[in-house]
Amino acid sequence: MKHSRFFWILSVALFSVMTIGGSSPVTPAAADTVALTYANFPPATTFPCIQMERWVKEVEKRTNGKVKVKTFPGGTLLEAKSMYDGVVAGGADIGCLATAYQPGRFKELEVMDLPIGFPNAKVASLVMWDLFEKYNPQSLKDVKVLTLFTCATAQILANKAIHNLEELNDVKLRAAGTGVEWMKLLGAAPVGMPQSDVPEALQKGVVHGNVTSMDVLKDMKYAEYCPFVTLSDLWVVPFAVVMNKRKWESLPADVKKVFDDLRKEQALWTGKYVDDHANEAMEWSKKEYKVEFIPLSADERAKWMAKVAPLVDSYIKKMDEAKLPGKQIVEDAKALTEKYSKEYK
Ligand code: DTR
Repeated sequence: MKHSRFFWILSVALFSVMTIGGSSPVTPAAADTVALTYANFPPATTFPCIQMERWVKEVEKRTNGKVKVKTFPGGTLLEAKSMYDGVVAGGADIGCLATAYQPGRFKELEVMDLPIGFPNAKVASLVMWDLFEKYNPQSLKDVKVLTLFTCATAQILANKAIHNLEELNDVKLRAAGTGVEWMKLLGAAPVGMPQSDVPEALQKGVVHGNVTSMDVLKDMKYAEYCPFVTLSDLWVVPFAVVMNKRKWESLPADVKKVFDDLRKEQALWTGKYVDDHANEAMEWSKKEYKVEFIPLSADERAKWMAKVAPLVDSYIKKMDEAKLPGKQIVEDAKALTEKYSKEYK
């Protein structure tokens, strides 16, 4: 009798240590807290990192501090082109990548690289989200997608004035991933590289400009090297924020719900942020560096668009070969663009 009482007391004591002890001052609330890492490739000042910090703040707020996320901007944990594989392998729990930096890899999403007529990042980001939900791309099957968005429309930032196709001919310009194909068709001499490698390439004269959205005139100080901007509204660059699947599956249901509820909201928030910020950066560059902004005439732009139109057909052909519904995806992208353009100017 004495023995069984002793064991009963011992079990209660042990149970208390294991449960209450879990939230004792030694390991405060460890059992309740979810700690995550989030990798990003460009510098902290740029919009992919600004959206990352906003997401982290929202998540911490909406989970009452239960989720803590440590962020790694500037390629300090994973770099641009190793982001997806790095997240799949668990090198970071979450990672932000530009899908267009790896042409041929995220095939279904490459519709976002085409001349569809996206007027801004808000519309493009919402279109991208809806297409993702409808087609559930095979190429993103190994991860949990937390949000998708694009940059604002690309302009030509250069060290010479470009008013037309003749002046663009053979100019060495950096472009992102699939943007290289656009620039070839327009007659330039494009060089593909991630945004994070551009400052050095510009300084060394490897390229004479960068075709990208205008936020980076300010955030990466390109206004210093590129005194001319041709307002050509070319492509948008699509981004995906992805999470390691095992880590996602280990999250409690209430945290999963917070992440899920934020997905489309974050897409629109980021689109709006980068559209507004591109305009701010334009004004800033005029004031601080006297950058000259050159609008393309409607006739000239029509010529440019005619040159890049074949990109759509070659995408559909590539998708047919891969047994994917390219034509339908393009039609949906156009219809969604029209729908969202009415609301988001
Ligand atoms: N235009 C794409 C994407 C992009 C636009 N702004 C930033 C800032 C940081 C990284 C990428 C981007 C590009 O040129 O890479």
